[in-house]
Amino acid sequence: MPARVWIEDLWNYVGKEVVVRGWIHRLRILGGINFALVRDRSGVVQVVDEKKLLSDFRHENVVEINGEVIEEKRAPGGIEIRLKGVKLLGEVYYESHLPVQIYSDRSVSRLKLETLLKYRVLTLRNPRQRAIFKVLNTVVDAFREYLKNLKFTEIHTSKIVASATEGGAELFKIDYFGKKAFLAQSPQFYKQIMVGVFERVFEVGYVYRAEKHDTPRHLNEYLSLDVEIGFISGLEDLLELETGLLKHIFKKVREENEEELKLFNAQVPDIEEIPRLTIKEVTGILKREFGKPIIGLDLDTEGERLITDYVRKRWGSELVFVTHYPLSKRPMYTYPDPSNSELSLSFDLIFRGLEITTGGQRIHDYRMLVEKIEERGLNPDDFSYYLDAFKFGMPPHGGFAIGAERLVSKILNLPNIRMASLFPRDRHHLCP
Ligand code: AMO
Repeated sequence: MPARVWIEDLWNYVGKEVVVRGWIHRLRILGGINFALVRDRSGVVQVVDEKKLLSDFRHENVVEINGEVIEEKRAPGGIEIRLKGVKLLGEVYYESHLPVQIYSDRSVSRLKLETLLKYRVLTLRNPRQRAIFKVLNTVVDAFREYLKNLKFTEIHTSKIVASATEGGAELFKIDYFGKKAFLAQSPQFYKQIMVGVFERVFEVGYVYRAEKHDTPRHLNEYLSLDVEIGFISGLEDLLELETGLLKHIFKKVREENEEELKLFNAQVPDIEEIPRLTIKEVTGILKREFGKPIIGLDLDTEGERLITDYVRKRWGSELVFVTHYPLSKRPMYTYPDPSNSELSLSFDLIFRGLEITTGGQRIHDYRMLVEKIEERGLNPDDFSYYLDAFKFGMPPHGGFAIGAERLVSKILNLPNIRMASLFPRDRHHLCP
């Protein structure tokens, strides 16, 4: 018996007999012949069953089939297998029908989000839904690859922490052997501490936000792609680093996910430079061009959308860096702008109307950091382990974090961030 062949490789076996393993994706009886679609990790193939060997099989039965590969223009993908034999590898246990017709991209894409998530274990098997996570996989691989080439070290830091890092964002409290602890909202302090060790570090890890948001852009657990780099000369180094990184990620997605992008009719930006505007310039543009009233130097959801439209028309870019936010709106570790102490050396990156990154230069001087913590009415003793790293010498440094689900949902134009999370955690979903 020949070895198992992946469905994506069947073109190399035309005229030959092969063994394929997978799931019965669809089964139909047409003109006295069974037509099946079989799905494996790599694709879906039509199987023609003239001997009616599949008559008693059901959708999602796991099977091993063997048969001859034939070129057939009318078959999906231009190829089919003439069935010679079948072995059942996995039984199914459900009433008359699957709860969702996962073989049909159309019917799955029309499902309400609630249904898509309720039957997640099944809907993820739909090739179009599965494609989202292939793109996420490429994004994370490309993130790692680019940074490793620049001599970054990947780190893994604890998600059980003693204090907040991001000020405003809410924390999940946990009982840690009778002590109060929290789920980390960011690896912020640890990635900075690790700059004192490796100079250049990154982390791919879940972080937790207890915000009660119920929006298409917020999760309570999301995958944070964190970067931190020492010996920078200013904010520009960070903007350049993220530009190069995204350029690489987009290139990899274009190269490796052609099929997946087609399923979503998605175009990945081909970036050279990303326009840079200060938040002051942005609010000025919003007032002048769109008559939007300015309430502090900040951007709301509508502002992010409007500035994206403006930048797209003006510079043909779908991304824009917004820099120099007011110091008071940023966490205590943010470096003040030397030319205006009200502002900070910080930035956000907006992609297709959504903030996908926050970052900035950090305070690296121990005394200055203690001062800033106190200015905010916080107690430096609560941050002692973090502050210790600064007592022992830290270089000028900075970094940023990309929300992975936000990036993927914008690449594929998904209407809701939950679609880019396998088993999303939000106020209403703890299961599956
Ligand atoms: P911030 O809190 O802005 O910054 O988060 C960084 C990026 O994470 C994503 N993000 C989210 N994604 C989904 N659901 C959420 N609730 C959510 N909150 C944030 C966004 C955002 O841009 N320590 C800093 C980063 C740094 O300066 O290095 C931080 O966590 O894409």
